[in-house]
Amino acid sequence: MKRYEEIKKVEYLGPNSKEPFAFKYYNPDEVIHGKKMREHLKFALSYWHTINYSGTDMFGGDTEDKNFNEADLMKRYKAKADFAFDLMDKLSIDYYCFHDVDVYPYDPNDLKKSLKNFNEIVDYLEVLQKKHNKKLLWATSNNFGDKAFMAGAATSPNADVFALSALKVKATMDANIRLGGTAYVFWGGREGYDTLLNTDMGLELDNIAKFFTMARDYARSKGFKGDFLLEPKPKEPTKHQYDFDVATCCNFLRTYNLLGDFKVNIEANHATLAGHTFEHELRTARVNGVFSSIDANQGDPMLGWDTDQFPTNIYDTIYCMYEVIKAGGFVNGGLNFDAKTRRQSNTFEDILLAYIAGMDTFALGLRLAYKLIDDGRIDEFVKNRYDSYNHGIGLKIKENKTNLEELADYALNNPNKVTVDSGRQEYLESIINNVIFEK
Ligand code: XUL
Ligand code: CO
Repeated sequence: MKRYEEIKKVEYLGPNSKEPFAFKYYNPDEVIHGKKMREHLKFALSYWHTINYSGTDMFGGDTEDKNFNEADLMKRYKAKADFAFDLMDKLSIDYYCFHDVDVYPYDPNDLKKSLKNFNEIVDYLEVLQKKHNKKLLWATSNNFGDKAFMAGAATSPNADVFALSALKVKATMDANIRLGGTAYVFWGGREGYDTLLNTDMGLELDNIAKFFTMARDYARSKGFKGDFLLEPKPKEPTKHQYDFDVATCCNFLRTYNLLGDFKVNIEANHATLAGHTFEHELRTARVNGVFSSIDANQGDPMLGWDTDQFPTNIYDTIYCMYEVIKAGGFVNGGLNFDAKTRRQSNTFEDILLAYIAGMDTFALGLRLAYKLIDDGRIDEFVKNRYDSYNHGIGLKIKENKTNLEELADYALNNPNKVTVDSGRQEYLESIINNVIFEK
C-alpha cells in the first residue's frame, strides 16, 4: 500500500475502482438535485481526533506520533496546522472544527501567555485558510479537560470556575468570529453530576442558562450571525449530563428563552448512548426546528461507550441524509467527523483511509436518500396513513374546530370506524433494501 506522502490527492474513481486511496461515491463537484455534493455534505475535519489523538486509551499509551518532530510547542502546533490543511486538500474537505486547546499549547497556570499564544495561532490559521481556500465550520471551548473543570464549568459549584469558563468561551468566540465560523458549539462534558448527594440541580441549570445567555449576547454584540449549538450527550464523562438528548435540550432552551439562537449539533454515537437511534435524534430536532449540524461517527453496539468510530453503516447514513434533506439541508452547520482511527490503525495512511470510508459512506447515504425520496413509496405510505386528518372529523381536529364533547358524540355514533390499517413495517423495510440494490 502507498505511503501517506505518496498520495497527492484522493480522486473520485467511481464504485468499480479497487484503488484504496480513491473515492468510490464522493464526487465533490458532482451536482445532485441542484447542488454540488460538497455543498450538500459540508464535510469538516475534527482537529482533536485527527491532528491530536495519538491512540491512547484507558489501558495504554500512544500508538501514533503526532508531534511532527518539533520540541518547541508553538512550532509543533504550527506544524500540526500545516498537516491539517494539507490533509484537507488531499481529501477535498472544505471545513474544519476545533476546541481552543486543540490548536495551541494551553497552560492553565499562565492564562495571559495562553491567550497570547492562542491569538498567534489564530493569525496562522487565518493565513492557512486563505492559502488553502478552507473555512472554519465551528469552534468550541474545551471546558472539561482541565482539573479546574472537574465539577463542571458553567455548572461548577465554584463561581471562579464559572468566570474562568467565561474567559475561555470569550476567547474562543473571538477566534470563531475572526475565522468566520458559522456555528459555535457548547458540549457540556462535565455539565451534569456524578451524584445528586452533592448537587444543587436547580441552581446549576439556572447558572448554565445565564452563561449561554451572556455568551449569546456577547457574540451577537460582536456581529456573530451564526448558530449557537448544544451537543446532546446523556453521560460520559459524568454519570448524568444535562444535555441528555435533543428533547431534553429543547425543553431547556424553551424554558430559558434561548430557542431561535440556539440549535443542536447531533452526534450519532451520543444518540445511541441515550438509547435512541441517530435518526430519532435528527427527527426530533427537525420537528422542533432546532436542527443545525452533525457530528458524524458511529458507536459499537457491543461497547457501552463513545467509541467515535468513522461511520461505515450505510443504513445510518441513508436515514441521516433523509432527515437532513427533509430539514432543508445544512445552512450554518455541516458534517463534522467527530471520529478517530482505531488504536491499531496507527499510521497516517489510516487517517486517509478512515476519512475516505466515512465520506464515501455519507456520499452513498446522500445518493440513496434522494433515491428513496424520488422512489416515493415511503413518503406516500406515510402520507396515506394519516389521510383521516384530511377530511371529516380528522380535518376538524387538525384545524382546531372541534372539542371533546363533539368527539365523544362522534365516537359513540360511529363505532364501526375504529379500525387501523396495517403499519406494514416489514414491507417498508424491504423497500429500503430494494432502493439500495435496484439498478
Ligand atoms: C465528546 C464530543 C466532543 C464535542 C465537542 O463526546 O463529542 O468532542 O463534539 O466538544
Ligand atoms: Co461531538
